[in-house]
Amino acid sequence: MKDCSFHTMKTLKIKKIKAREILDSRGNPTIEVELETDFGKFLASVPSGASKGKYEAVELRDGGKRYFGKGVKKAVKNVNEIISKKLKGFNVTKQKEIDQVLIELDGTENKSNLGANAICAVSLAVCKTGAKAKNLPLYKYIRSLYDIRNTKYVIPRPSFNIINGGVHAGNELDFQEFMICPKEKSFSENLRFGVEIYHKLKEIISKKYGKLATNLGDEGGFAPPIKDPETAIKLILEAAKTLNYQEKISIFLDVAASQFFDGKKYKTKFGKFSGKELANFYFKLVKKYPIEGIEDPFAQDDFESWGHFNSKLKRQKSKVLIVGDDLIVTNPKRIKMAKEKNLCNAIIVKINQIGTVTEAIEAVKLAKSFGWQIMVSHRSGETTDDFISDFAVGICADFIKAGAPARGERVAKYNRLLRIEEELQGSKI
Ligand code: 2PG
Ligand code: MG
Repeated sequence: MKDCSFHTMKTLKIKKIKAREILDSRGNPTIEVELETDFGKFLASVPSGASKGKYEAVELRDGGKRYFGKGVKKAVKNVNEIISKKLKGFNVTKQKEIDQVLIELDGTENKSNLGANAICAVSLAVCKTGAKAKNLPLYKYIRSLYDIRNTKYVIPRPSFNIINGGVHAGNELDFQEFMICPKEKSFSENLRFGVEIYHKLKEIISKKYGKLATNLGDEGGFAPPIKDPETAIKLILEAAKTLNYQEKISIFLDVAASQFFDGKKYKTKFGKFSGKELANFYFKLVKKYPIEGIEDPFAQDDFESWGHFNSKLKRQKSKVLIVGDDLIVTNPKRIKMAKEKNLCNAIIVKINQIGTVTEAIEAVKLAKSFGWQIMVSHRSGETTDDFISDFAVGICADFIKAGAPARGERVAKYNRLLRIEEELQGSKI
């Protein structure tokens, strides 16, 4: 009999990488990559931020008139003409090696040559395909790939952004995100609390401010016509209380303070603050309300205020998390700097801030080595790609934020977590 195994055996080699321009949830172009191996074709796409950190890797945009300058044809071309040629024939399961090739091929510190959006889409697609080739769910593949020593798979606690402000909404709230973070063990229960509070909040806002006030911001949260952050917190707590869930949730804020810092003062619609004055405002808030964490309480370069706030909370033995996003930009170098200066005790992780899966995991590992907490995050401009859900479970994140529990691109992430939870319960790992 003729042996035809040679013809049918699947190889792990990358056969083709093709990029295209698609749209994100805000209607802006972003990049999608299709990667082909013998195991099939896999799609990955990258999200895009509005309140981007100054030190993030560079998102390549075309400029000019097309899409008001926001086209990504150059990034697409870089994938189709440069990256695809270089990576053809590589073993798709060699994620670290491939990410290193991407970094070297770009050759810049901030990925401005090929574009972090081009590089990130490829890195994500490689990871998804690698998992398939190894016949593992993506979250298990990620864990095995990076030798993350933890025998348990736990779904991180979700933090739902249910009131939007800052550059994500058309209202006058300067603080960008008001999130609720349920504390149950099961993800599906946490999701249900999030959803029920979200709908109750809609009712309360509608009664107080009229129907128009229930219009949504970029991340699916409500954008009522209020200025004062305390009013937003009170609305959320009222919704939770009405349902008798006040004990079951905590609050996270993403202030995104770089957006209203002029180099000296924090200028908000409810007043002007120095760094110390703003810190005092936060001290009052954390005393009064069940706030578990504050993200970007100060601007990305205002180290003095971060340091003052962090050390004062430490002295008070406070458990409040001070979460670096624009401050850290998922960059191991910034994490080291923040550790040396004692600026925070938790970080946001966004793969597209740094560009490759491998670098994001290096950041996670470093932050964890300092005992810091990890919150994996979406971007305000999203696609329906749910990579971050598997990523968050794989790296043992403490939290995941993917916006409100509403709108397709946000619930794609939460729905994937429901599937993972079901799978884990079935296999009792
Ligand atoms: C943030 C993010 C996501 P953006 O600041 O944490 O919520 O916003 O994607 O606009 O940077
Ligand atoms: Mg943020």
